[in-house]
Amino acid sequence: MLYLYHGTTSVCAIKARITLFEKGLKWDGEILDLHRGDQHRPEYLKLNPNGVVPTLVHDGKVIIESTLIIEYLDEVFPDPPLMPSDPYQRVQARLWMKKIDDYLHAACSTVTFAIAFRHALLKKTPEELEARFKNIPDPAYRANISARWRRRWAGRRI
Ligand SMILES: N[C@@H](CCC(=O)N[C@@H](CS)C(=O)NCC(=O)O)C(=O)O
Repeated sequence: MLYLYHGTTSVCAIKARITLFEKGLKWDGEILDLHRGDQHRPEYLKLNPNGVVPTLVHDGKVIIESTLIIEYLDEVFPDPPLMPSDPYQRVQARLWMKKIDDYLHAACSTVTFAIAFRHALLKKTPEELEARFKNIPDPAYRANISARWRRRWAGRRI
């Protein structure tokens, strides 16, 4: 059984859903409310200690990281293949994925927080805002998001 923990505004979760769709796989799942902080629930953190979506559970095996989820699904369910058969073309495909993971996603996070999360975050008190960011398990992600958010949006009303 394939079970995906995902989110409506998550570009990473969309990567996993597109893969499941392209492969024609049957799956079930749960949409986590990222505004409410479902991703920081203790039982979810046991599956994904980074406190982010997506997380795939396949017959009890937990797979995190959207790119690794795509690769896993492509290996376990090879038909239709998502990767080119030629090794050099596979390198090109992996390079694209690496660029997305290393650079594009950080930029996307800024846009997500500035647009999709903005309304909810602006309603929070400074203490609630700090508590929200304190729950982000990855120190680098926490520092990045909270510093940017505080600098650009905290205190501003729409
Ligand atoms: N490298 C991870 C990044 C996952 C990630 O950052 N997911 C975002 C949505 S795209 C998330 O769950 N954010 C929740 C939060 O920031 O609290 C992956 O590719 O799976």
